[in-house]
Amino acid sequence: MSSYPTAFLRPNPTFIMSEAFPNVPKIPYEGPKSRNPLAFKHYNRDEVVAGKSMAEHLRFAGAYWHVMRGELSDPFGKGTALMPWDDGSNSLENAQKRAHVFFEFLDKLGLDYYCFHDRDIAPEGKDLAESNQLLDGVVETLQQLQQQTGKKLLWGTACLFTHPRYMHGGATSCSADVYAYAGAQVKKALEATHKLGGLGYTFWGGREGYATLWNTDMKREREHLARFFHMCVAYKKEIGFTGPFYIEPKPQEPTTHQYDSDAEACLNFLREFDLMEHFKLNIETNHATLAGHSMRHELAVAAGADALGSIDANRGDLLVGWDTDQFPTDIYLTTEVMLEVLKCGGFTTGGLNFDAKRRRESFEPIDLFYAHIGGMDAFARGLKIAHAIREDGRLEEILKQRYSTWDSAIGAKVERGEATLHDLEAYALKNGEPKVQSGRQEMIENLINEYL
Ligand code: XLS
Ligand code: NI
Ligand code: NI
Repeated sequence: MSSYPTAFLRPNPTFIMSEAFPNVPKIPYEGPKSRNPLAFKHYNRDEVVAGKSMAEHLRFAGAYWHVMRGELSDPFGKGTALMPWDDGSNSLENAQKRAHVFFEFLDKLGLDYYCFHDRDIAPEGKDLAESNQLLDGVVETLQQLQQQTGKKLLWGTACLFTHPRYMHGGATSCSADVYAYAGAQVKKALEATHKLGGLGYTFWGGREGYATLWNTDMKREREHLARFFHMCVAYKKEIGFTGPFYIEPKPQEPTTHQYDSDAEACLNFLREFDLMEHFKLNIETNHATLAGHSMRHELAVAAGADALGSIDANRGDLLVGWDTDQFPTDIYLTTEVMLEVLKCGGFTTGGLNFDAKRRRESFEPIDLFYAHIGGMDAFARGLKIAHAIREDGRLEEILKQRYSTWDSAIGAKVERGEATLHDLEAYALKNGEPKVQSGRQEMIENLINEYL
């Protein structure tokens, strides 16, 4: 039996909305001329761009782990973040209080969605049963807060990487007992996500990989992971959760190699184990760059397989070799991202989740606001620029021209799947030396700069 009486698991009715940020108003839109650091210069939530409001296009989410639990520690120093609302305890009451603070934060920023790990929102108990009970207590608070504010859960996930039991992985652990524990934890996290009306559920395989191949049976571990996902699909059907599952690729860190290393590897895995129809990808900028790809590359790979589900919006520092999770402020990057998003018709269940943290030196609560305002403004500009590029049509025309030999004659025949090598030979003999065109990279780059 848990040591928490049921009454304690109810949200505290006297503590409905906190005032953790008393000096921060609801962030207004003041336009590009504003000099107010606590105002949006570009994100005007109701402004219509390409037939939809900015809020509908961008679907911004706050990440519970960074906003509420990110202490801003680094490998060389302990956390610096000031969290005056947090009593530092592992009590349910403290966890519920944090939830209120988080919703005040979402509300003041105008973030419509949020994402969480089970162990961010609720503490780990003395055993699994108690952990589940603690989670229930916080889920009830979150449910109430969602009802009061209209905020929605973009996705939930289970933390299968912090606790020492998961040192060898969760769904790829060498221990079947740990694997079972991971399964139980995901089962519960799926229930919590479903209960909160979550639009999706994410798997980031933080420790689903290896530190060294000397102690690893990679083939077996990957098969175990696939079985795990199939069990999750079965359970999702059982409870009637209809949202998509997302896999979030990342090449390494904390593992030496993570099995879901990039979008291509994920797609291969999903196809190999017959899971494609149940999964989409959640692409994160800093993971893309760690994998040696651009964000745009990863988005294009996912979109090409009709598997672009959601985005973890951040950026890395190209001079630092780890997941620095910085806020996205680079307009070139947000433009590229929004071009890919618009190209595939916009988000359906997914959105832009700020999986981003302040620098360790930006330790005051107000910095949380500056950070998110900057990210939201950068994406608002990216959206407008991407739309303008598409409206103008010159880039599209260049691409159309570049591939025009595929629209007729031998090209069209190949695309229809009707050509043989005999046909190619006959055509090449008759056609003579092919004419090739310039790639015009510099001209295109100049064209893009016209919009920035
Ligand atoms: C870590 C990941 C993580 C996932 C959720 O690098 O980005 O935060 O998004 O487990
Ligand atoms: Ni992430
Ligand atoms: Ni990350």
